[in-house]
Amino acid sequence: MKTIYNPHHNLHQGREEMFRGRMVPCHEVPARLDFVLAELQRRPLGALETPAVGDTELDAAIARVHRARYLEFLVSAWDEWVAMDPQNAQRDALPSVWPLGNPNGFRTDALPHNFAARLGLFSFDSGSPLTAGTWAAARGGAACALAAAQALLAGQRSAFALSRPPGHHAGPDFFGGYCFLNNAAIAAQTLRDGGLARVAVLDVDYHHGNGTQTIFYERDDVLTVSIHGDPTTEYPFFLGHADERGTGAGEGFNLNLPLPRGTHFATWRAALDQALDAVAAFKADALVVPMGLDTFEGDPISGFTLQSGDYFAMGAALASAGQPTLFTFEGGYAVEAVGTNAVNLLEGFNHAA
Ligand code: SP5
Ligand code: ZN
Repeated sequence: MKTIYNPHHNLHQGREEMFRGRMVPCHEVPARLDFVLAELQRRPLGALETPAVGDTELDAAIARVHRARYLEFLVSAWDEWVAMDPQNAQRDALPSVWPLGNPNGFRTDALPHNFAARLGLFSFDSGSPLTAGTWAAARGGAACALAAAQALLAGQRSAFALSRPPGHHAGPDFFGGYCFLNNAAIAAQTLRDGGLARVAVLDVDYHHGNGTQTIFYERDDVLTVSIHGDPTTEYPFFLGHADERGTGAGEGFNLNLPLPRGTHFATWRAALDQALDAVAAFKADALVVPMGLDTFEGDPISGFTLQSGDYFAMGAALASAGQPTLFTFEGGYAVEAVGTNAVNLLEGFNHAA
């Protein structure tokens, strides 16, 4: 399995996130990716490359998933932030005002000139700092997703897009949950545009993949499945319930499998069988796996109890789908274990594939 990693990932280094009225150190740190890279060097799975994609094709691939007004905002956000106050160069940008949804009356169609208002319009939490290098890092991640999708289209059995910041919480025109560009969605759309009729996304991160669900919610050509902590108690709270099944043409093409906090691997593994049944019934031509390792028992912000050894079995089960498979790197905040757990999963996949 080829790994395409983002050499620009460490340009995104958030300082602090808002938690219960205080600023706490960011969980989503550059060392996460460094641990995965180090483990891949110890236990190679295949070639380790940086993405070789053109600027024009990359911008086109990103624009297939994200709205133009959101991308225009992201491109210039840091410069605008610093232009407001030169001291801002030493601080990350965090939103503090949001329009909520239309039932509440606030408008989201009119684009405010005020920067703080746009920062809120294009986000949903105060835990995802936007920094000097956020755009460059996120764009580098999209390049990994694009290159990995191209590898599958060229006939590879599997590929790993290793990047941060992660992507699965980012929607058509919003960031949040540490995510800015939805790498899994960009990969899935690239596979569709490359001629595959049906693509399945099977999200194994602890948190519901709300961004990916929203992007494909009205479509029947991309099946979205997510196994995650029950949103009645777990982030992102406002999406991820079992009764969300898709809408319009997309009805029946979204499957959520929420599990309670404290869930052990045996129960998680049974949910994975349900997810794999849905992928098989869909007759997918390729599988995209947003790979979060925050289901690990030692994860500091999550509530499942998976052990490092369980990730071998997870990878083997994913291989049983028998599809060309693309992995993206999502959550996983037990930093010293994240490399072991990620490579265990991928090695389990490789041995079974
Ligand atoms: C990609 C991904 O896994 N995003 C997860 C985003 C979760 N953000 C909210 C986490 C709040 C937990 N803060 C706990 C601080 C305790 N010191
Ligand atoms: Zn997560």
